[in-house]
Amino acid sequence: MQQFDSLNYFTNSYNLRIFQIAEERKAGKKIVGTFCLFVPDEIIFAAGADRVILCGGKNDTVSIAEQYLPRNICPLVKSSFGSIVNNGCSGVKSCSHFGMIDMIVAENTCDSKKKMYELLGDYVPTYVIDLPQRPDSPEALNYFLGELDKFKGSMEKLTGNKITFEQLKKEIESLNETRKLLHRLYELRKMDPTPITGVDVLKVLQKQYFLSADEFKKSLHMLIGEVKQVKAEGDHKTRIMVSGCPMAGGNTKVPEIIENKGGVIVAEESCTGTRSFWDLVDEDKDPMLALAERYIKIPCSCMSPNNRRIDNILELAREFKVDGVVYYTLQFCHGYNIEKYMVQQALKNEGIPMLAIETDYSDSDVEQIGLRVDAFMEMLS
Ligand code: BJ8
Repeated sequence: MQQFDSLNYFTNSYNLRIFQIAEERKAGKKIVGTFCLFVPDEIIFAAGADRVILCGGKNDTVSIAEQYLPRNICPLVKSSFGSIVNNGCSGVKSCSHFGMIDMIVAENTCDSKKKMYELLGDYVPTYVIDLPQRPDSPEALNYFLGELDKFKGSMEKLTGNKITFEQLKKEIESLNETRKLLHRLYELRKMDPTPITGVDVLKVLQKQYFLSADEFKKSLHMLIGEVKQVKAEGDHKTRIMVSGCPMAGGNTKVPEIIENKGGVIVAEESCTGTRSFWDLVDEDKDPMLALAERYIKIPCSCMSPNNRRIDNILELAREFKVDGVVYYTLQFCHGYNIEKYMVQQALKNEGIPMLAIETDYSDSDVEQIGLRVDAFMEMLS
């Protein structure tokens, strides 16, 4: 598959971004750390702050976290917590942003995250947005709107800047542009054979909440320009959609196995995939209401019921003409693990085969997963 020069920017952007954050802090700008899609960047940026994602995807800090937390919780939580208490990843000089945060903005989603946030307050000031988890109940939207209003106030207090109507509108438009660019990139993935690997797209998506919004957009423009040049030539490759838990920066284990075994990932129903950009914010409504409406609809497994997610999976499977779905769960992520049953039933009704993989951040099961993926590919071919 073709190599794209613009991907080098995403891969090599770490030091530049760290330098940028350090300069911003020197100039008095506040840096907010987030863990989840439910925190609207628009409000952070409208207050004049910057944000950086703190989700850990590396195994290095899991053992550090296990000195404080139970072992039987998901690796994403352990890796993130370990990186924060350790001020970065041990032995890996690529996580210094964990120590450059003025405030964590968290959200009540799964139990592991909720409880981790209670502990993180001892290390970094932590603000928690209370997320209603029955998204279709009539009261939920109003409650969430109230929560976002309070959050807006907390950002104003942190930065000393008033968030204006105009500023919010501007940030909504700007982040909608990013979402539209991601739609364009995903549109190109519908080609057969698809022009770009799933591993490459994942590495881009992992930088979405790490890079500044402008840098991300600029690099995405360049990438789309390159991908557009690729002609649909060559043999059909088995088209896979990955669905399930997010894959935070540093975690590309399962997509690499899938693509090394001859498949190609054409879509991801994930927070490091379509969940992050599929829906736009309505630019014609009151900005705070539009934000509340858009964000409360994110189909995370913490929501109940979460039929919206099943509908999205089926829609994506059809649109991207997938041959099969790999359902990916991190160990001890009960929400996504339990939803697996409903997803499997829905896919079965559509005649789409599914392989379920539950794993952690270690390499101990790479061979075993490889064998299962091999068998799945053979069945699909
Ligand atoms: S919107 S998926 S980013 S909460 S994998 S920590 S769910 S036990 S990351 Fe998430 Fe927001 Fe939802 Fe997305 Fe818990 Fe599961 Fe661990 Fe998870």
